[in-house]
Amino acid sequence: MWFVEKYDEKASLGLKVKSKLHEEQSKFQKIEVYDTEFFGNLLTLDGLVMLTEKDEFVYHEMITHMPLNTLKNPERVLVVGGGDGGAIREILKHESIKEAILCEIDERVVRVSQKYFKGTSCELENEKVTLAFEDGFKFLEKFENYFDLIITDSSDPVGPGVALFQEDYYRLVKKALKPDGIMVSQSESPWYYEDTMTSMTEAMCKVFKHVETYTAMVTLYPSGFWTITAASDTHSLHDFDKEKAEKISKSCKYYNAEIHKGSLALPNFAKDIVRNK
Ligand code: SPD
Repeated sequence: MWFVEKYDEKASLGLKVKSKLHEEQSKFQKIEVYDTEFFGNLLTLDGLVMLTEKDEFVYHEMITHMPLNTLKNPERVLVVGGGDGGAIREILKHESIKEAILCEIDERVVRVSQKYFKGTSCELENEKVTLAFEDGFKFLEKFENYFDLIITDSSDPVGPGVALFQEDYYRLVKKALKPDGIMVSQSESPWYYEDTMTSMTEAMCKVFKHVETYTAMVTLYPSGFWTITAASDTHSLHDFDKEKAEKISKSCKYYNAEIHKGSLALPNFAKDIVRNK
């Protein structure tokens, strides 16, 4: 038995599967969990790979530690999406964190992750964490000048997810951030989502002074060449705290101070796509 994710009829990814552990249609999407031969449990939403137990550390370490080691003393973080809890687990490795809010529209993603991805969701019940099962847009409207960091850990820009890749959303994020805060968003692959990457970075540039795209090698996302984009009025990810990065990297499997620097280097074809050279 194989799980196959098709990339718009252009290419596909196949994973050998032992069995399907879970399938449901929530109010928002189809949630499935497979037990794979090589990657441990696999979570898919509407047929798209979100994470496997074996490789999830790459994405979750990179979407959190890059901005957190750039901020001086981050205390309040919001994750929009990310119901599996991987980003929250990494955020809580930082001692300065006082409050981490997870705003996930689909409570079922959290509950399914708590059952089948215990190593990923392990910090969701930490006392510093608040779970809000709400639409990210509406949730953000309640905040002004509050967060040090806002992470958009969304699924791909299809259906309701499209709104999280647009200028109106970035304006709301900016209002909810402190003036010296940072936002990061997963920003897809330059091989398969060229137009999305161009339009989202253009929109971010209208709202923030600094916009920087960096890479993370996520084996099971389309092409394996994945990107995350950071935006801020005051911070560049190049100016990070090397000591803090080295300290946190002791508990990481991908992130370290060299990766922090190196991941900010883009090949020319990707620079052309994001146009924020
Ligand atoms: N093509 C998959 C993109 C998914 C990015 N978010 C995944 C959620 C993991 N926390």
